Amino acid sequence: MAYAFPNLPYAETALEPHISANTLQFHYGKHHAAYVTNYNNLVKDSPLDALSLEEVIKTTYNDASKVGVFNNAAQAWNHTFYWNCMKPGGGGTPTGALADKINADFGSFDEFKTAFKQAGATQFGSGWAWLVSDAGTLKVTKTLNADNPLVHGQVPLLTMDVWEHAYYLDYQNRRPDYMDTFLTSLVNWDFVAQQFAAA
Ligand code: MN3
Repeated sequence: MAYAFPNLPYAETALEPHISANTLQFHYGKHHAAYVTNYNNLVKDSPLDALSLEEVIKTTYNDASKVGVFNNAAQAWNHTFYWNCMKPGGGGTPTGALADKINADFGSFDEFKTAFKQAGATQFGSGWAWLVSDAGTLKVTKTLNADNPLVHGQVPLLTMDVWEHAYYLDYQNRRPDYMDTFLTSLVNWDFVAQQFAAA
C-alpha cells in the first residue's frame, strides 16, 4: 500500500549546529522523498500494493527481480527510523532497563559506543550502523546500502546513516566526527528505549 511520506519529527533547523538545515533539506526533502516516491510508483497497481512497507521489505529481499522495490522500500523505512533516532538536545546516556541491558550485553555504555562507531567507520561505502535485539541479545551490526535488520530476523533499536549524503555537507570526509556528534548530541534514547520495550 502507498507509504505516506512522514513529517520530520522536528523542524529542519532543530538539529543545528550538529546537522544543518541544509543537510536536512537535501537528505529528508530530496533523498528520503525520492525513495518514498519511487517506492509508491513501483508498487502501485502490483500485487505488492496489498502489503505493508515492512512486508514488502521482507518479501522482496534477495529477489533479483525486485531489487529496485527492495532498495526504495528499505530506504523509505530506514530514513523514517533514522529521523526518529535523533532529537534536538539528544545524546547523553540511556537509562533504566535499556541501560541495564546495554551494560549486560556490551560490558558498559562506553564499550557499546566503541562498537557502534567501529561499525559505522568500517562500513565501506554506503550503509547503516545499527543497535538491534537479536533473539533477546543486543548486538551492533552494520548493513550495506539499503539492507535492514528486519530481513535478518532482528529488531532494530537504533540506526545511524553513514551514507555520505548524511554528513558530507556538514562534515565533508570526516565521518568519525559525524559519528561522535551523533552519539554525544543527537541520539534520542527515549525512542530507542521504546523500541527496546516493544522488542
Ligand atoms: Mn540517507
